[in-house]
Amino acid sequence: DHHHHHHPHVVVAAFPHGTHAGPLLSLTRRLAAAAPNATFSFFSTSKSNASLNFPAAATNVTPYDVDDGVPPNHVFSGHPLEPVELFIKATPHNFTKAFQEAVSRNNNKKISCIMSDAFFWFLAEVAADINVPWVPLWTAASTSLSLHLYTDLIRQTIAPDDAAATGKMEESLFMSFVPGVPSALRLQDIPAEVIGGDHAFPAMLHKMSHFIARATAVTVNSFDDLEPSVTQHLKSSNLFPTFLPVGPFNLIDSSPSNNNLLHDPHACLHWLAGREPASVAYISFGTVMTPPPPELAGLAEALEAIGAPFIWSIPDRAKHNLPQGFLERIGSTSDDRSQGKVVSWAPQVELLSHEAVGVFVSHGGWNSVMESVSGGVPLICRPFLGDQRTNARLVSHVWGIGADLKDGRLSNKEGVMEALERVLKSEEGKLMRAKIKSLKELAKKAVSPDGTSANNFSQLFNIVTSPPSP
Ligand code: U2F
Repeated sequence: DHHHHHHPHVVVAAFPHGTHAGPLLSLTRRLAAAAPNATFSFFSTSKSNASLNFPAAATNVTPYDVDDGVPPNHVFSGHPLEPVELFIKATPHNFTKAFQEAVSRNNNKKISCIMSDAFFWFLAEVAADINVPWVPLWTAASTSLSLHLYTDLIRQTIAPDDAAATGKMEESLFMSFVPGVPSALRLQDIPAEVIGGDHAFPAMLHKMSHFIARATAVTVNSFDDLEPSVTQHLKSSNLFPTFLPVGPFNLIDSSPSNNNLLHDPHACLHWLAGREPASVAYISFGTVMTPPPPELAGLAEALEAIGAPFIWSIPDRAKHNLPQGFLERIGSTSDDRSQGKVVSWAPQVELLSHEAVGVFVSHGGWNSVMESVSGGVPLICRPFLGDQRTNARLVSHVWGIGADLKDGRLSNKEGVMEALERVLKSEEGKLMRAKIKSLKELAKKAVSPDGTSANNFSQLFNIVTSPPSP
């Protein structure tokens, strides 16, 4: 019978920049393990695929490379969104071409479902053409998703031209007119792409806000109880049929991020052993951004001034921007008992669940926030782009699990010292730690049997593996 012999072929289209592809692969691996008779074809650029942790060759997840859109001999300007813009211009053709290849390499096994990064609104059309579900994953918070989905409402309400003209845009406008969104969020906390812009990236996100209605279900790496009002709204609204928070991914799968082939190349866990509980600062600004030199200097000086032990993950390309003599003074390279350790890659998930780590200085990337919640470590956020300002405000003003920075920047050494001392040494810091530990318990409950994320995952599994409608 038809049901019994259904062998799904699920194609999964990843966004190859930032930490997007890793979480989508993590979700794919979980679905594939639960559906051994299904075929999963996973699409990203060759560079992105090479950095990901695919299961062994004999399993039912196969990587396929898609064109990255970079013209031959292209010279990059260094702007973080440049490779993103080039990639977007290569879509959807780069994906549809590779989908064909996967179908023919699998004895013409028809596509039965399209999963993708939520950015790829155009796959709603591809899915409709072949009459299969489109199931997007939004790799960030439910709150930032909601802000994007209400782009038109927000643009109409703020009337940016007037606001810019009167210089009033930055002040006092709260986002509480957006359904479900916490009332502490202000205009300056929302992603710049929601406000506008005529590049390919904001245009793609705006399109997403319209095409999301065609999704069969929308998934996120969050959990119901973390963002209760937005979750409730997205579950009951008619923006799209089904909303399925299925995170935190890192509590279910210990290697969900990009570059997880590198584990602990600089022996950070060894260095951490035996340190006082909640005494160490961990620092990372994610995979896309590096703070400008004056901010690196402010943070470095603040760390030296308060003498807190620290592990700082900073890509090799940015190390030369650290202040003169800093590495020598802290004794980073040689000594097990040095004040600090500066490394090009750290086992972040493990560090954040280690009892010695007491604060995470972060850009507020969503994966980092989820990993900090899962580990119970309070944050100090210095957001740069996209959803990071939203996440930073959730951390400091909605969940109360972190300190914000005076001036919002790291260049002010005293401001950084104050934030570090608030988290590491004050009563308020203890309260933050208690609050984030209770969120951690909620996160664990969500992913345990019969928890909300576990139940949402079962629903997702049914949608992704269901036989095609006749
Ligand atoms: C984009 O975010 P990023 O890639 O800049 O940052 P995160 O979402 O925080 O993800 C960083 C991941 O890299 C891992 C870390 C996270 O899983 O554990 N990592 C590590 O293991 N070791 C290191 O030394 C350094 C990092 C974007 F910029 C954000 O705005 C979005 O919120 C995000 C998700 O869509 O993608």
